[in-house]
Amino acid sequence: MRILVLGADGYLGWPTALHLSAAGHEVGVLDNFARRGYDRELGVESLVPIESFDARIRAWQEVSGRTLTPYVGDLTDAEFTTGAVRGFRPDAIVHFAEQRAAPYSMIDQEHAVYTQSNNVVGTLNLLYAIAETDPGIHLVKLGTMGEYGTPNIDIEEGWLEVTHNGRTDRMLYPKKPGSFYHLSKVHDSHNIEFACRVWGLRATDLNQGIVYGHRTEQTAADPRLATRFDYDAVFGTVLNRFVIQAVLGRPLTVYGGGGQTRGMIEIRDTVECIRLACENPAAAGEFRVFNQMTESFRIDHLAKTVAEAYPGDVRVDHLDNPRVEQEEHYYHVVHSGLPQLGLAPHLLSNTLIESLFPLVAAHRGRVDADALLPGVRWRGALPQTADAA
Ligand code: NAD
Ligand code: USQ
Repeated sequence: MRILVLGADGYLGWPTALHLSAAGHEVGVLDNFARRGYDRELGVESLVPIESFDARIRAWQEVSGRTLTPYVGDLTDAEFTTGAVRGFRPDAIVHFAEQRAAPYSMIDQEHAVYTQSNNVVGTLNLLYAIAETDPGIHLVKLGTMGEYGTPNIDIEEGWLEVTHNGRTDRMLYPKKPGSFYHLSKVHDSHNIEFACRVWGLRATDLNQGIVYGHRTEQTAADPRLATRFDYDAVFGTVLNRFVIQAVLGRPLTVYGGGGQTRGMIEIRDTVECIRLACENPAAAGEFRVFNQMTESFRIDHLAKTVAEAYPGDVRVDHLDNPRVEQEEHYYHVVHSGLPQLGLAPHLLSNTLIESLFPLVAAHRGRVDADALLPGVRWRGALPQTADAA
């Protein structure tokens, strides 16, 4: 297949592009390097050094003999987006290219507006580009489990059969997201469902849980193929952060009570889910939703697991929660769609956690310890800076 990966310079887009290329697909890679810009803005960098986009693409060619076709530009530029889709003529488009940090979207009005316009406008331009070029192109869009929030009922895969006053309909599952970032994904889901229903496009919305881990078979093949690994309180995600904090001898930062429960997935399963979704497309007119997670964990349990796996002493601190979220709640998620397509999950193991410790130790000198503590607060709309306590 010809597959265009949007956001291919990011944490997940890069390993996914390599995984698809290694599976024999012709892969195009698109990015505007916004993510590298957020690092400069926040004064941090990936724990593991990463090559430039060009150097990575050359390294992959050297290692695998396979070519990636690059497109550099911004999805909010409609002309660029349509040009890339027309130029590459993909069978499938994998869309990772959004501002993806909840805390970044909550810094202030400017960051909230940027996040929603970048994400919603980029996706809308993409829908038009697909509809104009070839409505048969399968859109594989990264959504998030956080679109659902933590409702007190079971979370289904995207749709819910509702009976109201004696009548029944199949509705999009009601959403209760927890940040302006998570809201941008809800808005995208609605726009994509509309385009499937009205224009007959085909799409798979992957509501992905929190990703952990760093290596895939392809990125491990050469240090120049490494993907980014974020540790800071804005872009670092919880399990990756706990591992880094343990190695640095810093307390693990559980926000609030720690009973928050989240769906999680290992990076090797992320790339495999995308391959499965691409190779088994949605039908014309179908808006298909999968919950892309393999297990759920309480945050305090994750902290305990990392603390027990680390060979040295580890302290677990409960900080005042900078976010507004339920700290004890019901959480039961249906996630059978991807296993039905063939996903065989890598469940969280001490071996995986232990394999991250030497990686972190090798790059510990690159960590800015101040960036580990959360500064962005959800309460109130007054301006704040990312590093304000
Ligand atoms: P990332 O920030 O590392 O990568 C996103 C990439 O998209 C970056 O390289 C960025 O430069 C690019 N991009 C952003 N806006 C763009 C635009 N307008 N035009 C072109 N390129 C643009 O993020 P990630 O962790 O790889 O996540 C990828 C996707 O998966 C996101 O949509 C995210 O919401 C979703 N997701 C991530 C996680 C996770 O734990 N990392 C979990 C669930 C869902
Ligand atoms: N948390 C802590 N301590 C930390 C960091 C986080 O207790 O040091 C808690 C948070 O309060 C939250 C949970 O851990 O309850 C998850 O936080 P996170 O920063 O790991 O994840 P989140 O903000 O939800 O965002 C990440 C990705 C995002 C993706 C989302 C999947 O950045 O792109 O959409 O995970 S999900 O959570 O399913 O929505």
